[in-house]
Amino acid sequence: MSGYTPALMELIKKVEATRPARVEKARKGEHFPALTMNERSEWLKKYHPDYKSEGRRAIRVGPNKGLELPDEVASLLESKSRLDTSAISLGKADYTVDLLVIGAGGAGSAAALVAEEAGLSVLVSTKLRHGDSNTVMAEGGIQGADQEGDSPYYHYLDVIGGGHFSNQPDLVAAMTNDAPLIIHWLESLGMMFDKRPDGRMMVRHGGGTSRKRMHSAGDMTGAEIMRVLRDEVRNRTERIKVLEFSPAVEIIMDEEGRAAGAVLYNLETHEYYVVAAKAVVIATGGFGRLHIQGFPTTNHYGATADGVVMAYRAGVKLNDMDSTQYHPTGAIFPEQNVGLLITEKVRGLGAQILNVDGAQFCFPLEPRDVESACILRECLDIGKGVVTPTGRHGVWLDSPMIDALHGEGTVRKELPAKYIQFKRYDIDISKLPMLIYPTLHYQNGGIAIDDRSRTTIPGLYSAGEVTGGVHGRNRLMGNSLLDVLVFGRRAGINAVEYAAKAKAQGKMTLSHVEKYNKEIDEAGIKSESLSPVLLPDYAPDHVKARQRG
Ligand code: MEZ
Repeated sequence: MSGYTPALMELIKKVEATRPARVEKARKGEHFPALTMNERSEWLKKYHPDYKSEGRRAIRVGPNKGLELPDEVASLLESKSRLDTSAISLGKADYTVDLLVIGAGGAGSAAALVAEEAGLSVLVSTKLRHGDSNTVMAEGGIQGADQEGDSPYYHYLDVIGGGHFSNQPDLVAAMTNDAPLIIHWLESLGMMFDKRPDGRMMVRHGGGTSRKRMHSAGDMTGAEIMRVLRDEVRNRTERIKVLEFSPAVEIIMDEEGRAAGAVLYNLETHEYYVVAAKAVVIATGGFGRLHIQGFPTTNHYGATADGVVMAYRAGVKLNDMDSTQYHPTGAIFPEQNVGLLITEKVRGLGAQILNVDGAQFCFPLEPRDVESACILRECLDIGKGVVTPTGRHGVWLDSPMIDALHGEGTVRKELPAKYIQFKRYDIDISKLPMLIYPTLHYQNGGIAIDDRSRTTIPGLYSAGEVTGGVHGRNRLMGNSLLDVLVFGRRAGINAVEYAAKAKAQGKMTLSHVEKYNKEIDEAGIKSESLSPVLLPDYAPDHVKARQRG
């Protein structure tokens, strides 16, 4: 018995018919040819959602005024604050600390740890639970050039090439140079990396890598990273306090234009808290739950771009905020799995992407934006996709090739989480292929920072997916888990230095929020939405209407 319908099982026969010849070729090292540079840019322009003119508009307020952004992002930034500033008293803070870290994923936890080690008192505020983040959702691996025959130099070139030369070079240099140290740091914290029998690291290719440098922990690399970071933070309760279910809603400044804390909102009691801090780190993650262009997402429930909103209102510019990463392989069947990440490691292990005829139509490890463009082309333009019972389009990801190439049991050993996620619906991915389609995976752009994780506001730092510049307009696999740790640590280290030298704080103020609200009025924008939105709103209109009465 299988979770696939009889009609889909019939189509799978075409995949099975072409598999032996494909496995044979793969064993000989023969690949479907990669696209040329010209073809890549042609495919991207024609098929990638970022290049469509519909669904975008120029933002009318703030430091990036005039810049074309996805409608969803523009609407968010053109909304007034959810905070009634007149109802908040900044006179007496509820918490006073050296460092406030907003966000408790990989970047926030890393920043908190290094700041604590230098003696700072740290408050970490998080919207959901400690670790509920895109870090924990990342599956396939973390890059780091720590193997023989590789170096940060090659890693740097790969990142710049993958980003189509739109990356901020100083950030790329910082990330690739720190990478070996980060891998070592994670091991020292107790992370269980995949290793070879002789104890050396098991490393693989990801899309766009010239060397094998993807370090993994099964297909739960992010969860394993988050496990050790969370343990470590929770073991340092003397100087680190974690407030769960308490998202920040606005940054507080002082009268001299420096970051001075934030207002937190308790999701359970609906109370607001004032935090006074010498320095602030924004590490709130990405925007997947905005569902840009209607795409499903791999992101965690709280990924609603809160940090981007708060920093923008405070006057920080955004980089590449019009650029979105669609992961080529999101699940498209069964319906309950739609949007779920199918890690790139599946292709790294040799699984190929096939159309309705069971034929290959692209090199499986193109950079992600190019791979997604190829799949969209096959489904929407050429009409060679597979249509699911609910009318979604997809193509096959031939996971049984993995056992054929590496021996029976490899799928279950290397991809245990994926195996279970499909087995739940009676699909054994070591025997049957998966149906996939691009899914919104990553916010390529975000808050502008320098290589010390500094924003343009003194005392305000930022790290991880909420920032923009390091990956340019396309991120390679495994560089997000790396980015959060490199820039999370750099934010912590530099906040320590800043806090040590910072002059006494001036009077706290939210006047930048009032000014921003006024700018919205003056631009004639009539939006009823408030931001940050904090949680996605999935209630259908008729339910909302009923709630309004
Ligand atoms: O870096 C990522 O996005 C990642 C590790 C995802 C994956 O395909 O597993």
